[in-house]
Amino acid sequence: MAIDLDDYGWRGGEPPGDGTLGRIIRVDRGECDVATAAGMARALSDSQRAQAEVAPATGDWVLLGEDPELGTLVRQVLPRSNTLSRRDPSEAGLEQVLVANVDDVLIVHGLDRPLPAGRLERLLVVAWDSGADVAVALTKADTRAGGSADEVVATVRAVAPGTEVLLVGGDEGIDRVRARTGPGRTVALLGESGAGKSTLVNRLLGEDRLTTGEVRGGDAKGRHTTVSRELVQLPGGGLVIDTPGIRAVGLLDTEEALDRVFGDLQDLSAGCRYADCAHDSEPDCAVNGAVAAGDVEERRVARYRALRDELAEQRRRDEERRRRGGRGRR
Ligand SMILES: Nc1nc2c(ncn2[C@@H]2O[C@H](COP(=O)(O)OP(=O)(O)OP(=O)(O)O)[C@@H](O)[C@H]2O)c(=O)[nH]1
Ligand SMILES: [Mg+2]
Ligand SMILES: [Zn+2]
Repeated sequence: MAIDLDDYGWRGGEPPGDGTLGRIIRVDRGECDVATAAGMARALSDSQRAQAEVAPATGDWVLLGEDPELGTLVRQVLPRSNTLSRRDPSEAGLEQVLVANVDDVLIVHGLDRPLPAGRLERLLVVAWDSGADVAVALTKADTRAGGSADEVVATVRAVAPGTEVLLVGGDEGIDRVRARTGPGRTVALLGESGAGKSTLVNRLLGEDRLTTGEVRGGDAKGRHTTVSRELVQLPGGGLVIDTPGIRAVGLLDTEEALDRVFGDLQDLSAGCRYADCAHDSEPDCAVNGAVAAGDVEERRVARYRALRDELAEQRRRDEERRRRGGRGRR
């Protein structure tokens, strides 16, 4: 079945170079599904050549080629407009590209569980670092037992002022999510297992196409129902990428994104007596001054310090690894 690649978000005009242009819909077991003008293709993604360059990720634009022995393979990953990346949980120091070429990142959180501010901050660092638009979707607004969503909404407003918050419960609120989608626009979902990401996609689709899972009783944890990142085309022409729940939000050394989450504290730091002030017990610390004046929440400063220290510690270990001859960030 012929496919119009503009519907998949292609904005590049004439495809560059040799090969068949396509967009990666899903990557699994060294192969990937690719939307091409001629229809869906299955291609080898981890050929020696591809691996030496960039590992293809869902959302990537690629050029496919034919190999006499291996069959269809990804010959080239085209330059990405951006990526949604975290620190690879299995290989320290490396960047793991979750998805490529996204216009919008939707952080999804289920109101059946608490939202620790620190967790939201980490998700925001990852999301903002992509350079895409970012919003927060709070699902299960219909089931919240005992109490309202106010507390969680307040957390989001405090941690990410100005960020759109979408309340979703059942079919309620889905229109505002749909409003963030649009023809050729790619929206990636990010959040822990059981948050309701796949359910959200199904609602947008108007059918139960993706598998969704029960949440375990007791701890309200999901079961990692979704196992691969998958790009889905919506009836209205929009594109959404469903992702498996992420447990560890490992951060890359993303100073800029940290700036954005804790920008006010970084600004305040300029007024500290010491340029390398840790905002701990140093004299004339502007950050602690603001805490004492009641302008800044003390716990927030603690989270800021912890994240900053974590990144510094990571940087130190990566440096050490590089010196020993290991690989650094790709
Ligand atoms: N009542 C209610 N239940 C919801 C809502 N959204 C999701 N759920 C339920 O929450 C459970 C988990 O939903 P999923 O969509 O599988 O969650 P997920 O984020 O895709 O989880 P992973 O694939 O494991 O990452 C399912 O039982 C859904 O029916 C909602 O708005 N209201
Ligand atoms: Mg899922
Ligand atoms: Zn200070």
